[in-house]
This record gives sequence, C-alpha cells and structure tokens, in this order.
Amino acid sequence: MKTLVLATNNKHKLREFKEMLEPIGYEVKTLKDFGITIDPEENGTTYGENAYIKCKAARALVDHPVISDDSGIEILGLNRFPGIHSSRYVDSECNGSYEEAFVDINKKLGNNPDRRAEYHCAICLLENLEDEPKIFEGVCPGYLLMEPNGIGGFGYDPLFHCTESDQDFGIATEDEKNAVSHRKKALVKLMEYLNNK
Ligand code: ITT
Repeated sequence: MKTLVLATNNKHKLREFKEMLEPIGYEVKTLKDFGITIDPEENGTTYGENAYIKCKAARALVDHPVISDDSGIEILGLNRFPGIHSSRYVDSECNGSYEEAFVDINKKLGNNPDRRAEYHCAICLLENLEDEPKIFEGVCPGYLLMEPNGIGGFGYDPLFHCTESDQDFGIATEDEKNAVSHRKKALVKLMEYLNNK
C-alpha cells in the first residue's frame, strides 16, 4: 500500500480522503500519526497557494509524499464571499458556530434572489520538498437553502443544495456527497496524475 500524508487538522476532510483513497490502494496518514502538529499561516491569495503552504510545511517534517486540501464556499450573490476565508469567517465572525454563520449569511443575502453557491477545492501534491507543487482543482455548484437541512457532512453542508445530484448535502450520505463533491473532482485529477506517472 502506498502512503500519502494528508496535511490537515480537519477530521472531516481526513475521513472523506480516506473513504475515497483507501479503496484504491492508498494509506492516508496525517501528521498526528507522526506525533507532529502544524498550523501554518494560510496567507496565500488562492486555494492553490494555500494548499501549497500547508503541503510544504508538512513535507519538511515527514519522509512521504504529502497532499493537502484548501477549500471553501463561494456565494455568488455576495461577490463570492467567504471563498478562501470560509473557515476563518466562521471562527472570527461567528464564534466558530456554523448555525450562527447560516443566520449571518441569510442576513447578508437579505432579499437577494441569487442564492447560487459553489464549493471549490484545490489539492496540492508535493512528492519531494524541492518539487514544483502539483495542483488539482474541483468545483461543485449548487445553491443555498433558505434554512439548514440535516446534520450530514460538515461545515456549510446543511445549507447547501448540490445541483448535480439534486440533493441537500446535509441529508446526503457520505457516498452520495463523495460522488459529486469538489473534493472528489479534484481527487480524480490527482489519481489520474498518479496513475500516469
Ligand atoms: P485544514 O486547513 O487543516 O485542512 P480547514 O478546515 O481550516 O482545515 P480550509 O482552510 O481549507 O480548511 O477551510 C475550508 C473550509 O471551507 C472548511 O472549514 C469549511 O468551512 C468549508 N468547506 C470546505 N469543504 C467543505 C465541504 O466539503 N463541506 C462543507 N464545508 C466545506
């Protein structure tokens, strides 16, 4: 089994990556498995730049290829807010509570009929520290519900309706979400790259 180290502190991302990568022969470890914790400053201006920052910090500390994920939700009626700040917005403006964030987002949207939203994901692969980063991206389009539905997934999922699967992510099963998600689309590109090397 080939080992990939996933540079994340997000246990939900870890679970989704494991579910998608383990059936095809990859062992997914995290820095925790090596007794290491890092929290590099994500001061990039794109998902790809931030994914590279996390990958590089981790690859300096372990002797395995590293992957990382930077992702976020872009609300079209709010000029693509919160985007790369999706995690920081909830932590700093909503006391870390997604329930508060959903109320705040609805307040910001007001009567705006444009409730379209997109999940974006960039996965970075860094096999060796000195390599150029490889970036793989995926987008999952949908729209925001008027109020949260279900408790499935994580983060913004209870407020998100995926147009491709015509499903609310808050009530979709893990397999259903993983079939169409931004993360899955980026991961398919990573797998194509790894298989063709
Ligand atoms: P790491 O940096 O440690 O990987 P993080 O959660 O801080 O974890 P990001 O900086 O990439 O990761 O922020 C991504 C945020 O975007 C995440 O915390 C959610 O709020 C949101 N998000 C991304 N993918 C999502 C998904 O599949 N479902 C729901 N929300 C998602």
